Order: sequence, then C-alpha cells, then structure tokens
Amino acid sequence: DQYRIAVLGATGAVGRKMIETLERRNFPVESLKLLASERSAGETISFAGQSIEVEVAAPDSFEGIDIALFSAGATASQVFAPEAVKRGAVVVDNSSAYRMDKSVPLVVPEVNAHAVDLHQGIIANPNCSTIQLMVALNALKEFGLQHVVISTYQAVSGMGQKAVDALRSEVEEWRQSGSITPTVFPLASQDAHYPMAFNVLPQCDVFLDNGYTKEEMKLVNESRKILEMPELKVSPTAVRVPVLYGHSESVAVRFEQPVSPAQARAKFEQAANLVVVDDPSQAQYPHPLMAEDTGETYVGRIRQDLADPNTLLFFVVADNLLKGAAWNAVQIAETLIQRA
Ligand code: A2P
Ligand code: 11C
Repeated sequence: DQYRIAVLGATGAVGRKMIETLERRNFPVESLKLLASERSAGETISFAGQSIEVEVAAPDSFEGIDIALFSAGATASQVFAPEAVKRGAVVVDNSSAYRMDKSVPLVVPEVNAHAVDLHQGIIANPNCSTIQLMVALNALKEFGLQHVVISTYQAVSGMGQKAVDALRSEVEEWRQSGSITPTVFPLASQDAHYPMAFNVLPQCDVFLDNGYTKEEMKLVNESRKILEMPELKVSPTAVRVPVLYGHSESVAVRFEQPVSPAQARAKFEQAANLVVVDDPSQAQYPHPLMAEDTGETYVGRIRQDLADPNTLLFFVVADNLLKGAAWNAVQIAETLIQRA
C-alpha cells in the first residue's frame, strides 16, 4: 500500500527533516503535499527527485490525505488537527497541543507502540528531550525505576530554524566586532536576552508558577505517560547550550535494587535503536556531533553512583530534530500502518 501524506510546517526546521526522513526511511508515499503559512507559499522543496511547491495550509488542504505530519507549533495544530481528522486523515502531531490529552496516544515506538492502537485521529509525538530519555529508560524498566534526576544540554535548533540562524549570526558578529547583540535567547518572545554563543542558559521555554520551565515539566509529565508510570519521580533541569543539533542529557536513575553498570549495559545493548558508546579509556562516549543526522539514541558514561549502589549515572545523546522529532514522527506513521 501507498499513502497520501501531508506535512504541515514543511519549511520549518522539523518539517524539512520530516520530508527528508520520509525519503531516507523509504516510506510508502503515494503523494506528498507540503503546507506552511502564506510567508513561504510558492517555495519549492525536493522530495525523491521531484520538486514540490509549498502551499498555504487551509482546512481543505487535508481532503484526501491519509496521514498528516504536523510541525507548525501548538496553535497551528489546534486549528488544523480537527480539520484534518474530520476529513479522514490521521494526524501525527509534533507540537505540545495534544500530548497530555487522555484520548491521544503519546508514542515512542521502541517503548509503547501498542498505544498507537488507541488513537482517535491524533497521535502525539513527544518533546525531543523526552523521547531520547524514554529510549534509554525503557531499557532499564525491569530493574524498577524509582527516581530520575535529569539535566539537559539542549541544542538551539529545538527553538526552530530562526534560532539556528541566530546562533550563527552571533558567532559571525563576534568574529567581526568582538561583541554580541543578543535578541533571540533564551526566548525571542521575552524581553530579557543574553548571548547564546560562548554561554549556557538554564532556561528552555517559559517559566511556570512552580519555578520550573515548561520544558522541564514536559520531561516529568510526558515520561510518566509514555512509561505508564504516573507516580514516577522525575527531577529535571533543562539547559540551552551553544550547539546547533543534538540534545545531551546527564541522567541519574535510582532503582528498587542495586544495578551494576554491566547489567545496565547488557540491557542497553539489547534495546532497539540504542547505541552504547562507552569506552572511557579510548575517550569513547556520546556527544552531539556524533549523533547529528542519525536516527539513533546514544548512551555512555555508564557508572554506579559513588554513594548509592541503587543509583546509576549515564549520558544520553540524540539528534533532536531527528529522533527527537521528525524521525520519531515517521516511525509513528510506520507503526500506524504496520498495526492497521
Ligand atoms: P512558514 O515558513 O511559512 O512561516 P520553525 O519551527 O523552524 O520555526 O518552523 C515552523 C513551521 O511552521 C514553518 O514551516 C512555518 O511556516 C509553519 N507555520 C507556522 N505557523 C503556521 C500557520 N499558522 N499555518 C501554517 N504553517 C505555519
Ligand atoms: C526545545 N524541546 O529544545 C524544545 C523544542 O514541545 O515540541 C520542542 C518543543 C516541543 O526547545
């Protein structure tokens, strides 16, 4: 079978990767419709040797579409997802709009593919920093996960294409003038801006009333839903670093029992799409440039906590635009057609 596919947000950082991933994974595409706002109407993007013109998204755009991949932000998802579903499409939504909705499966195929079966038209793709954490934690689930302490090191591409351009411009401005005029980080929409180049900012997305950022609370709430562990303790800190592509995470997990690094490593090695890179004597460990442009999740620096034998520490890296977004979304679409 072949499927009629639409990509909403086709010109964005994730949308472009969705198109590329459909091609790389040889998805059975009968036709591909590319949708964005009026800002980029008429632009062309190539897919499988064809040049496809980007159209302005409208409710009727989804007429005759089987699967729609959405990555145009939560507001656009709220507007267009019901319209697409009404017209018979299944939406795989990369925004945060529907993730915590009880009637919407939130899926990392390596972890909870079965949840896809429960969809009512919309399947949500988790937040990038959550997805790679899930791939690693799921491998260790049988040891009894008790408490996860996670600190992230997130690439600017998580904020979209404009943030990638902005970090490059900051570096260029610094090279030419020796200074940086900050306008985009940590968030374009807020007043306070700091340089991102040569800097680290402990803010991803907006702060909530509890003193945590939205990104941090996504790590808590989405992890609980995907792992089906509503009581799981998660202590998150999300940090933006001057990296273009690839989120990194330092993770400490407390288990119900002592777990050795060798036991964990054996489980990691059996897990699908998880690559163990862990040979400190040869300086082998995961880092963002290693993960860039790949669909795998990488884990290394596996070691026992010095004070607590029930706690393991490790480092997890993945390409946030691929496994963290576009790749996972296409895997969800594949899961959908395989299980139909
Ligand atoms: P456009 O390029 O026309 O602005 P990024 O996350 O890299 O910023 O990309 C966001 C993507 O979502 C872009 O493709 C953008 O299109 C698209 N987009 C944003 N808002 C809308 C909207 N209201 N309707 C359709 N597409 C949208
Ligand atoms: C970031 N995680 O790196 C965000 C980007 O909920 O899909 C993705 C936001 C989301 O800033």
